[in-house]
Amino acid sequence: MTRMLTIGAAQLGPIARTESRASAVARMIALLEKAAARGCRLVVFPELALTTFFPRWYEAELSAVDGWYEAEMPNADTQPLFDAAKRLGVGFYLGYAELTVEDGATHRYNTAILVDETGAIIGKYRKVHLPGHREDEPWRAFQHLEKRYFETGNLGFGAFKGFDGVMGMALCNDRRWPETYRVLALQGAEVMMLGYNTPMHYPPVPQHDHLQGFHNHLCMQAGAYQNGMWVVAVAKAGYEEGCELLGQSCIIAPTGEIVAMAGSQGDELITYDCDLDRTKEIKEHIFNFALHREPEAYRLITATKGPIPPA
Ligand code: ING
Repeated sequence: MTRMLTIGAAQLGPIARTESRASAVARMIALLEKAAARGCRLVVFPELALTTFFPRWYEAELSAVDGWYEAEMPNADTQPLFDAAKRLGVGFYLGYAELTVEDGATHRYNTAILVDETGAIIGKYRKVHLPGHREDEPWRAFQHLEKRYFETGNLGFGAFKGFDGVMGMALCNDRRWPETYRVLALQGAEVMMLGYNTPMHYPPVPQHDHLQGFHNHLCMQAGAYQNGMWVVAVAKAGYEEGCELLGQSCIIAPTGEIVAMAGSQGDELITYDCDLDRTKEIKEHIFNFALHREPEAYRLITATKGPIPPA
């Protein structure tokens, strides 16, 4: 029995600082319609897909950035996307900035939701690995203030039943950490989907700038193979408000092979007919967790945050 799931990676080009959410949503609906025409049942959009990547600017007061967040989901701006998904019978992953009030306190997260073919939200994820810094660092060509504008995700790495399989979500920097893939795979995840905004210039280590594309695919190909998962990674790409963002959105098979990749820096849909049962080639053999893993030997992974060198 093969469970075929045609997945679309809907890459977005730059979103201008002045661009409306309605404009970004219209661009995403155009990609959703193209995906439906190609037989997709699931479409993955980028991280923070409704607005420009606002953590590149410093604001002293958080109230000055509140306009970049969504207080409800769906809302007036995104309802058309949910409606199109329902009309077309195509589910989607959407990354956005979430502002929520819990027990009277305001919280801000870098969030992604998974919406099924009926337009229902079946999963939510809040970014765990927040890169960058908290305070203004004027020496940088641009800021990367995710640690200022978002709290660490408090939902863990959840897996969700949907699309005839087990789906996992991540966001951008998460894809660089092996723990992300493993915690999802330990819940049986067969697909890990994620959006990213990755500047080509990494101010702390500029000598790695030419390696951004290599490191992007290296992490995800390894994660896909070592956990027997399809990985669908979708960029916000191109020259956005003075910052060159990596494109190369891709779909990676459980073998680690890149089976589809974007060739532009703009709005572009790539698709692949993913056979969810191909995950078994890996999960039941070379990375058969129940047969081969030795958790007793891995205790250090959760026992400490930083390294503990030998005495
Ligand atoms: N962006 C980047 C990412 O992890 C970054 C941050 C860029 C880290 C370049 C290292 C090198 O892809 C987000 N949004 O996490």
